[in-house]
Amino acid sequence: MDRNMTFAEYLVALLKKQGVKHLFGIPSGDWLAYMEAMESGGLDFTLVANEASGGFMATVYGWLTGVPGVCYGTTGPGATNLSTGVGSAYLDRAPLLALTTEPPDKMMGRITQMAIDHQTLFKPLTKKTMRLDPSHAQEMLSDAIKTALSEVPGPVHIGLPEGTGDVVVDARLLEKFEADPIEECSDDAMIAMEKRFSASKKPLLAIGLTAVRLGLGPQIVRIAEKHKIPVVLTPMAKGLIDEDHRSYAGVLFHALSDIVALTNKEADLVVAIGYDPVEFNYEAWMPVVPLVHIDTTSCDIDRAVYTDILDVVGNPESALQRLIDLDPIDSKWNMDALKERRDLMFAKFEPTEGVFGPLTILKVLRKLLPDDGILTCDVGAHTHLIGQAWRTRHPYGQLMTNGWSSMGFGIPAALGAKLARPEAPVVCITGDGGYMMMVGEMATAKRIGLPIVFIVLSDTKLELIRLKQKKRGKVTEGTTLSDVQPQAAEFVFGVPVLSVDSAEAYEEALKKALASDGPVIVHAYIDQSEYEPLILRKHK
Ligand SMILES: Cc1ncc(C[n+]2csc(CCOP(=O)(O)OP(=O)(O)O)c2C)c(N)n1
Ligand SMILES: [Mg+2]
Repeated sequence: MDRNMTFAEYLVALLKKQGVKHLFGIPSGDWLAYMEAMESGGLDFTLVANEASGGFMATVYGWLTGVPGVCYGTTGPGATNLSTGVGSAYLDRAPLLALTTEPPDKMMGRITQMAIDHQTLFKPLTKKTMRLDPSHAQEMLSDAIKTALSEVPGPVHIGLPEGTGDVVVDARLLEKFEADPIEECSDDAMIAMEKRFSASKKPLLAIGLTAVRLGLGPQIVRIAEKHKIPVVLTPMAKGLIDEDHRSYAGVLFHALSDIVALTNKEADLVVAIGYDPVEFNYEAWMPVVPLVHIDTTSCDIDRAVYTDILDVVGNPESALQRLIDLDPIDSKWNMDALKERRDLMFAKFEPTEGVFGPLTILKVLRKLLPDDGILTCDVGAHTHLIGQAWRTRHPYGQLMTNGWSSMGFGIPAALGAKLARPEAPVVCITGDGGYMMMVGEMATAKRIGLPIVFIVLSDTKLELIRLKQKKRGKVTEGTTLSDVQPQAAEFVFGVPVLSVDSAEAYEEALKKALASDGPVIVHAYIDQSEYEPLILRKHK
């Protein structure tokens, strides 16, 4: 019996072996065995206010550490709450294990309080879903962890039948599991890639979130520099190349995308590196020119319209090295004109005289947040602005959910980031709508004592949707959160609130908040008029 332990103890030991330090969720009666095992085994159980946040925290934790994020929800409503966060791991590509309690075998298929079919619930939200059989615990868990980590990473759901935590299991396999290796790209594909690239006069590099995950930034910058060609990024690839770099041409999809489109239009070839269309389909922005798609999976595109597609599938490293090794191409890009275009774009992000709006929020924050800082944001009009206007100093320096795009992401993302990178200053910008969804996590931040600055953009509106209403010119109801600016409380679940309505007060509050050793909310009463001329522009 010396290698036997309860399943709960085994699970904790195995997760610790993978490097997991936190497990996010809300407990239930059946989870108590696991909590005891976590306490005695030295794994932190982070209680959250809503299981959805637990999923978001685990997603961000997975991105930043490369270790699977782990979250838990109980039967039925715990699992459905959790599913919102699990969706982020799925469409924002994070390794994650989602644990839920399921009824015991003899109650499966019977009418039971709280119980629904979790396997069906999680099927469209995960790479794999399984109901744990404790007699096969080792194989099942190793399969779950490897699946979550391997390309394309994502969530795996493990349903834990009630009572499983106390079952004694044979616990031999206590090793660290790795992702499956990524295959090399085929030589034929790489030769074809070299030919197209060398023949092109105006290739455009389009970079997506896979490139961040695989750490391809340095090679991409070398290719751009050597061949003197521009680079566009998806929002989640921000930070891969400096916004002041000679080759930087902007972010697709977000504010002033019409200016970025001027560059896209000139391209005679698009070389997409780690471009995951989950953020923005190719068709939405790409001119009809040949495409070389270098990624771990093949290209998803309308092949009836885009007929000249070269898939270079596998580990992008060697393909990128080949592009670096080529002789410089005969680039016809006018890099000075690109710089002018870039300068013109950033000039439009200067705050409007006499207006305390989102542009001031970003400008002052960029001045005060150190370069190693991490900014998380939520989903809304502010996201579209941040996507283009924010200068990101390093990969994962700006965290957003542009694949799943769920409101409520920003606040838990900041908690997940701070737990994963305790040494980095972390700031969250959220709209007031997203804040309402996740305000309960202020209690979590306070309890753990996480020094995070939460900037709430109080514009009393679901502004992104209101602007879409305005464009269509019909319905105007249903996007007003409050008829007047609501008066902020002094504390929210013990977290101090600094309310501000001017640039000067904001700067002072932000300095104070960044110096605090605990969480602080900066509640900014903003004028949202700056968004309209900048966001929801044409992409082509
Ligand atoms: C869970 C969820 N519900 C609804 C939406 C649709 N949606 C996208 S942005 C948005 C408005 C967000 O408002 P707010 O948080 O105040 O941010 P703002 O647009 O004002 O900056 C809505 C409703 C969504 N993306 N996610
Ligand atoms: Mg709002």
